[in-house]
Amino acid sequence: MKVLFINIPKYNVIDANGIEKTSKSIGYYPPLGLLSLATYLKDNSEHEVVVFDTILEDSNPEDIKQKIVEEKPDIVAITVYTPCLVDLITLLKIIESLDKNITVCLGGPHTDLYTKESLNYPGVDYVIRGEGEYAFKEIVDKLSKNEKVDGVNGISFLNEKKEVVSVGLPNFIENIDELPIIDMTLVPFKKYNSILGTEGMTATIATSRGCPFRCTFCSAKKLGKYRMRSIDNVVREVEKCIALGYKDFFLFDDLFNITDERVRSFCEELLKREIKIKWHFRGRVNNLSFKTLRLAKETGLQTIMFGIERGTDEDLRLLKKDINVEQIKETIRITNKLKIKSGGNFMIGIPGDTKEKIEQLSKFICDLGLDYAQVGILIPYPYTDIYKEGLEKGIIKTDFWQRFAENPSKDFMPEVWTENLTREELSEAVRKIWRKFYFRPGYVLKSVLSVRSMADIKNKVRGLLGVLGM
Ligand code: B12
Ligand code: SF4
Repeated sequence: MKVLFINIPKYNVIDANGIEKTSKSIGYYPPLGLLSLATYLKDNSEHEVVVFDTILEDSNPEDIKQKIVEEKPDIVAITVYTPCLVDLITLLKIIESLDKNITVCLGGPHTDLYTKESLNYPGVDYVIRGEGEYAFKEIVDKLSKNEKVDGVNGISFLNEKKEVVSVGLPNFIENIDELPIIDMTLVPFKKYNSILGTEGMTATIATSRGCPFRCTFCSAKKLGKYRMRSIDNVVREVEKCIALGYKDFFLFDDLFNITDERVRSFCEELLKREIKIKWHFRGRVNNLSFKTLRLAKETGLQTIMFGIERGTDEDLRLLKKDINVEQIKETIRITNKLKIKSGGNFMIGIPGDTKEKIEQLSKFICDLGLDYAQVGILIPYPYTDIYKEGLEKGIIKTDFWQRFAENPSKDFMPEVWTENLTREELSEAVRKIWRKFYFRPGYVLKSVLSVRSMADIKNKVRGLLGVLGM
């Protein structure tokens, strides 16, 4: 059997202002879920595996058509995110128009949350819930032998009466070290890069799955218990990437520094194996000691992107961030002292937000000493506490994600938290903070002085164009 894994194009991704303008400014990151499924299938079967990343290839619908015609897959596998539904439907219609015999399998955060709705999209045969490596291989094996797949755990489909049949609970892989290390040669890996990268191409590695925290704006908690890969397993992936020519690494977990000890063990392993890389991670402002960060700097740590969100303890408590302002200030102070670059993600439009609070946040962001800041309007995602609260209080008028899941349409606009401020006021506030942050004289000078390579200059220019909305 030939399986074509397709990463959905990004023509019409929904953001807080409706359809987001495709931004090339943050870089290209590999579709880790699809690549993990494809690697597992390739390593454990004789099936033919092709991965097509339409975002990386900047493919238009004609290119997609051509690829499907060329590859003639028996099965197409797609990961679905709720904000990407309009493009999913475009893709499904292309597949359907070319060959109705192609078996279409969907998985990912959206289909886990909206299984029934997903089964009604054009030409969809199966939804596979949860982590699909084992279940999907079983399905492909069975289909290749013309056997029934309706007993595979985690599978959902429509029966003759168009009723949803779901077998068992979503799949969950307890020991994620069992999975093979992702094979980046399945995609044109040299093209992936990050705005943080200094060496042209950047390897993206996930060292864990799920999340142990409970932030009120995030649906990750609905999507699986937190599990870590062993440090040995992660460092083996680093070595595999080095063999492919990567020098720059981004550990892409929401929080790599789940404990200070985990970061230290990673660094010690790099030193032990004499691995010299540049690396970045996404993390939290707690669980990072000066000692560990100094060691990390020694092993090539360049940047940490922190999920900070807000600048008062009251707001942080409201968002259930489990961090406080003191920790934020202290950690940024340490990173600056060690000359490790730091970035912060922030959001406005949280419950109770006012012009004054946003003004205060803007000052907080500019005074922190960060190298990068990313500010956005909170989108209440489905199955998050904030979404539920908004619906209960009537601030969110309708279950708009449900409507969108049932009928994805281009003119869809997600509701945002407009208790005290309109969407336009929130958008203007975001632009104001960005401008204030990036055009501070001190910041511009610091950026110019800290340029590390040609790739770094290119990334800075890309980032700036992104900020300016170009
Ligand atoms: C890293 C990450 C990203 C990265 C990389 C995403 C990628 N393409 O791999 C980047 C920054 C690019 C990203 C972008 C977006 N992300 Co994101 N991201 C994450 C994060 C932190 C981890 C995801 C991850 O790597 N998981 C590990 C992999 C292995 O799991 P997986 O991809 O889910 O795949 C497994 C299963 O889902 C299943 N599966 C998936 N697809 C299929 C297909 C088949 C056929 C089968 C059988 C099984 C199957 O099997 C896979 C292997 O076990 C999560 C939060 C979290 N902690 O989970 C948010 C999260 C997934 N992202 C989210 C969103 C909304 C987005 C964006 C739409 C944001 C935006 N507006 O632009 C975009 C989507 C753009 C795109 N097309 O990629 C939401 C999804 C919510 C939802 N209801 O859909 C999450 C849950 C965070 C949140 N806000 O709640 N994201
Ligand atoms: S925002 Fe990050 S830390 Fe918070 S629950 Fe979601 S994935 Fe976890």
